[in-house]
This record gives sequence, structure tokens and C-alpha cells, in this order.
Amino acid sequence: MQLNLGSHTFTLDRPLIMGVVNVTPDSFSDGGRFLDPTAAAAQAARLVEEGADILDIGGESSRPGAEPVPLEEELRRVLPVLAACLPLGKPVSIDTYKPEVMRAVTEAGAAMLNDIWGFRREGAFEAACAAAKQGVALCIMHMQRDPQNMQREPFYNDVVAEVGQFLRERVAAFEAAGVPRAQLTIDPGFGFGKTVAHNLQLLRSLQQIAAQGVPLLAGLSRKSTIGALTGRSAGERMVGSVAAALIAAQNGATILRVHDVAATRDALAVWAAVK
Ligand code: HH2
Repeated sequence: MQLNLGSHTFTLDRPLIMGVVNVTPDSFSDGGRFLDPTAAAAQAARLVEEGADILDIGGESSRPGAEPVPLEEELRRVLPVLAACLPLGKPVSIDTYKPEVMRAVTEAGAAMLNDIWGFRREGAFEAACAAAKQGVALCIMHMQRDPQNMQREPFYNDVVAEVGQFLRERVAAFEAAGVPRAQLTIDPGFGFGKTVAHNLQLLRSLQQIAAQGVPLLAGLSRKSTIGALTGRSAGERMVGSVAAALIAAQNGATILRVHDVAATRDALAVWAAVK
């Protein structure tokens, strides 16, 4: 399998590490730490030094109950950090669902658009297709309902089948619009309208979704499921998160979205050697 992100091509013979930089005051695990562009850029450089293959910059928190951020504010947060990250030489992904932000960051050199809504908001699909024409990769994530309401009694008859079906349909829609498969990534959206049991079921059966033959991104880092299993606060979930990342890799994930890059890289080195 191959993944093309802007001018970067990965053959996916090993899982890639996506390092998270949240330029927000309210992200659930690192809110406020990197709101200043200089601090965010320094964090991005640190993550690259630690072994990140891709950087993911977000200007709006998507934690349960998070408030939406106005367009101008999101651009003000994200654009300077994107500019500061480009010289690091790694593809930069932007975590956004707003078509205006998608257009602006494509213009400014982003290599991937990562949309927790799976490009379902008005204008997002079209903006994503236009960006893809310029070589930008797209990460399609599954979410039930919206960040305001997603954790109010999430319900599925069969979470693996339903999430898999949603992702299959979105991939088909993008392929029908002319976006090459090698620019698409799918993500079951751990924690987005899912209970702990749903997340565990998805992780256990991830291979079924990975079998679609589209690179699969898994984001479990520091999430509340790790907290529920370990009894730890968000800042203390590194070990649990690394364990979850390894299981995801074992079950077919090819991009691991994490806050703790160095620890994940070490764990993957051991896993890859044995494998
Ligand atoms: N998780 C978060 C945000 N964006 N994107 C993808 N594709 N997959 C994920 O699992 C995912 C995501 C939530 O984590 P974080 O960015 O650390 O927190 P916040 O949304 O509060 O900024």
C-alpha cells in the first residue's frame, strides 16, 4: 500500500507516527500548552526529533462538549504554526472540518486534511476534492453525531460493521470524484460517539476495517477509554496509550496519531523487530 501526502510518498512497510500539536486553549490533554505559535512550533520540532513521520496541527478542540472556534480565530492559530513546521521537512496535516480552512492551508503547503466529520459538513467534500487535485491527502474519520452530543448514549447494532460501512461509502464517494486511493486514509474515530466497549470492539476487530485496503489511521492517544481502563488522568496515560497504539499496529493500523512520539517509536521498534 502506498500513501501520497503532497510531495511525500510512503510505502507503508511500517506504521507511521503522526505527532499531535494542538494550538488550542482547551484540548483535553494538552490544552493551552501550545496556543502560542512559538511554543507550538517548538513542540512540532521536538516531535520530529523524536521520530514523527507526519505532524497534525489542530486549531479547534473536538473533545466532548468543546465549543466551535470562529473561522478567523482558527486560521490565526493554525497558519503561523503550519508555516513554521514546513521547514522541518515532514508532511503537515491540518485537523479541520471548515472548507475555508481547508483551502487556506492547502494554499499554504499542508500535505493532508484531517476531518473528524469525514468531509460531511457543507462545502467540505468539494474543498477536499480540490485540495486532493493538488496532491493533498485526506483523512476520513467516523463520528456519530457531533462533539457537543456524541458521548450522550452512543448506540450501534454492530459498531464494527457500521463504522466500516460508513468509511467504505466515503472512500467510494471520493474515488468517484476522482481522488486516487493512495491519497485517502480512513479512521474509525476512537472516542467520537463511542462507549469504552465500542472502542474496545473496534480495536479488537480493526483488521476488518483495515481490510478495505485503504491506509488506516488510529487515534487512541490519552483518550478517556485509556483513562477508564487505567484509572489515570489525561497527563498520565502515556503507557496505556502506547499499549493501545501497539495493538492498533498489530491489527492493521498504518498511521498512529499520538502525543507521545518517542515512547511510541521505541515500542514500535521492538514490535517491528519481533514481527
Ligand atoms: N482525535 C482527536 C482529534 N482529531 N483526528 C483523527 N483523524 N483521529 C482522531 O482519533 C482524532 C482526530 C482528539 O484528540 P486531541 O487532538 O488530542 O484532542 P482535542 O480534540 O481536544 O484537541
